Amino acid sequence: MSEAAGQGTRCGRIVIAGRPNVGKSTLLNRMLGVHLAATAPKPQTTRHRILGVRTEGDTQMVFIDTPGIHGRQKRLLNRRINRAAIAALADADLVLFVIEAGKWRGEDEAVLARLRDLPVPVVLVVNKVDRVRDKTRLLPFLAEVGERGDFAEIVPLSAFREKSVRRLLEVIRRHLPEQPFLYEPDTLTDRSMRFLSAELVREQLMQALQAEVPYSVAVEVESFREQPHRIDISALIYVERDSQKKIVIGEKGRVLKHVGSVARQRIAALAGKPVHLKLWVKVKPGWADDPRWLDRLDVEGEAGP
Ligand SMILES: Nc1nc2c(ncn2[C@@H]2O[C@H](COP(=O)(O)OP(=O)(O)OP(=O)(O)O)[C@@H](O)[C@H]2O)c(=O)[nH]1
Ligand SMILES: [Mg+2]
Repeated sequence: MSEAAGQGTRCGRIVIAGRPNVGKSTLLNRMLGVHLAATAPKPQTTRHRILGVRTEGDTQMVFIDTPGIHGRQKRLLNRRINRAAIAALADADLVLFVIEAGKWRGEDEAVLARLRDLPVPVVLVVNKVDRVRDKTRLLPFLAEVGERGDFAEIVPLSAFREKSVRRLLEVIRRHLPEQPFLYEPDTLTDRSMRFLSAELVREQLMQALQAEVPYSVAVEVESFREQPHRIDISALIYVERDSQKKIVIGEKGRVLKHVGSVARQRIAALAGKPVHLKLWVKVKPGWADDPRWLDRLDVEGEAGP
């Protein structure tokens, strides 16, 4: 598979792990320079592992964005999400353990417990430093969290600042093994445009909806037709209750229209051509606890890859 098997190439799988909402997917997108993974200001946005590849010169970084690891939860969906994230750690050559500046919670501690026995370096990424108003608090915080584990390096940053993301990329490069590339240099991801389209629709739903509604939503692309100059996509949005269907559609269809319009632009930017997007809302009670539905929606099970 690898073209650049020449000596001196560096390559490795970098698993991005951490509790929900710390900015893992944002960081992935910033490191790739492409909006690939769904992000939202709510925990448990990511439900699937996503691989993103960055190849530059003699270095190939194979990032694996994982769902936020969270405490015990009832729904099968959430339990599967956790399993997928934890399973991904086994493949890592390097782990980016992402936390939020100024915050150390029980859930961070639980993630750290999963990392302790890994035989690979762990870089502690302290994200969202832009949110810390009193900067004098940052140094003591870094010293304190640095004591909690055996980290190869500690990198404070803001995922929104290009300069600090570049600094992180340099740190990552230093810790990558010398080995041939795992993917062709022009590879961006292992996911299909069909899958990414469903995710970008779900991203807009996560951003537009409140309270429990985003967690009752699933998106399935029903048809995906790539034409020479356009892509036609029809997607189904599943909710668990009739009342949620009304909320997703919104008054005079406003919510659905907005979601469709932003998602369409995001998909078009990623695909590099215009997109026609049709959205339908359906009620499917109990989908988040139905193993067959989760399989169908590609939420990994126990035997997931
Ligand atoms: N202020 C600030 N916000 C950030 C930064 N990085 C990410 N965010 C925001 O944090 C929120 C969560 O980001 P995500 O990337 O979805 O977080 P995640 O860790 O992937 O979350 P899960 O997929 O739910 O585990 C979003 O609203 C981001 O815009 C940062 O450096 N500074
Ligand atoms: Mg995420």
